[in-house]
Amino acid sequence: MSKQYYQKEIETMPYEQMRALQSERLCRQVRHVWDNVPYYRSLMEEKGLTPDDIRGVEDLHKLPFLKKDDLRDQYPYGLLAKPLSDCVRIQSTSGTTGRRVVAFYTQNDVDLWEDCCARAITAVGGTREDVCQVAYGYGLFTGGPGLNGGSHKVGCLTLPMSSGNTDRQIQFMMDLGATILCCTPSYAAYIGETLKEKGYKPEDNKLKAGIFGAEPWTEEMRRDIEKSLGIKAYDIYGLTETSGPGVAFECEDQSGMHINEDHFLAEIIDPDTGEVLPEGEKGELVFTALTKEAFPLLRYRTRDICVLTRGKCACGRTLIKMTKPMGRSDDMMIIRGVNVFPSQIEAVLLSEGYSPNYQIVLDRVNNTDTFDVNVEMTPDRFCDTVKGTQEAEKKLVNAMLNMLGIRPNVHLVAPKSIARSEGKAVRVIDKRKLH
Ligand code: DLL
Repeated sequence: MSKQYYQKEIETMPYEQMRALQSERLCRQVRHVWDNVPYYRSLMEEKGLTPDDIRGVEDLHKLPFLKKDDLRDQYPYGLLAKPLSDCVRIQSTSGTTGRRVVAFYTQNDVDLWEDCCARAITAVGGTREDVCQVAYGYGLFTGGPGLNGGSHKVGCLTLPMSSGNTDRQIQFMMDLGATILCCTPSYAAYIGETLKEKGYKPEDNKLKAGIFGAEPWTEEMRRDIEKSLGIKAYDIYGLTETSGPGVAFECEDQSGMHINEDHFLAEIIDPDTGEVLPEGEKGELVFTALTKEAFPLLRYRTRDICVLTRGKCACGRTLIKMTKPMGRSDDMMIIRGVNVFPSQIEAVLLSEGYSPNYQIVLDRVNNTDTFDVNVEMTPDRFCDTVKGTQEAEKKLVNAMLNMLGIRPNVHLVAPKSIARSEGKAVRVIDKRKLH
């Protein structure tokens, strides 16, 4: 094991000691936010709180939640806790300007984030002898930059491939002998299929491990990928708001993801009432970033539903574990690794003069998401020629591609042909069976 990033004293720390560390960091962080983020200070004041009321982890439940809507309303600088001159980087979620989340990083934030990713790479057996192929997207998305930084810290030879261009991925993988692959699980599956089509067998590559995350995936998919690439496939979790990947990672035991809880304090709440639930119960995951300087979110509601469990793992780590996210408490979909809200589709339809009668159909064919949008024509937007319909569909495809960053198949359908619902409209039919 690479000594430096198996941070044994932290990763195997007894619970009481971890709690004391978290308490100390929490108090400092609450003070930092109170002093520098007027918006969060006013949320605390509304609850009659001052930093003196938070004396440790036991007082965490008193603090107000932050939601994605708060981040959107405060876009771009409202939650910034450091002068811009101290910030060196932004990353951002995919999505419309309205839904975009921009996260800021100081150099120290980047360092700690990369440390978390380095722990993840180390946990799957990565050392300076490895060749780490990073095929997550680079740019605003956190996947590429996060794993790239972690790979450097571990000392692997890093191949900063970004996603796409599968022929080139395979050429580098083979010619340079990549041993660790980092990408979304669906892209890993696709690379596996392409290798097979090209006549390679799993033993022809040098890969030993994959670090896959950013979207839901099943145990079946894990087995498929392991078989097609001849590797062990590990999960990794994170979100832009909490820096990116590396908030939690799987170890060789492949039995849930260890949360880097010296940096991210996790809670599970009832998504309807906000009540904190005991460990072991299923609910919404909430994170408090204990060490982030520029964008230090307190009690951020992730909307991911999962279960937390504590106990010594076979790997020796004591860090609390989270299950794979089992769903979301909002309507966000993750399609080909991109976060998409139905409201974004609706916004495109309205701006193009359609009514909001539409249905999104998701499926997974050969481990790749299919994304279809059925849209009702309106009397104003009625086409009765094939050519006219195709042109109108193309226009909508382009507008949606522009808004979302991924391309749907759009099908214009006859007015009133999408079933009306008496209660909540059924906007999304997800046949992917991901959970
Ligand atoms: O997906 C960060 C990331 C990059 C994680 C690379 C892992 C690897 P966002 O684009 O902000 O950030 O999306 C965050 O993706 O709230 C989850 O719903 C989902 N998600 C992330 N990792 C997993 C995973 C990145 N391992 C949202 N399993 C989160 C299931 C995941 N869902």
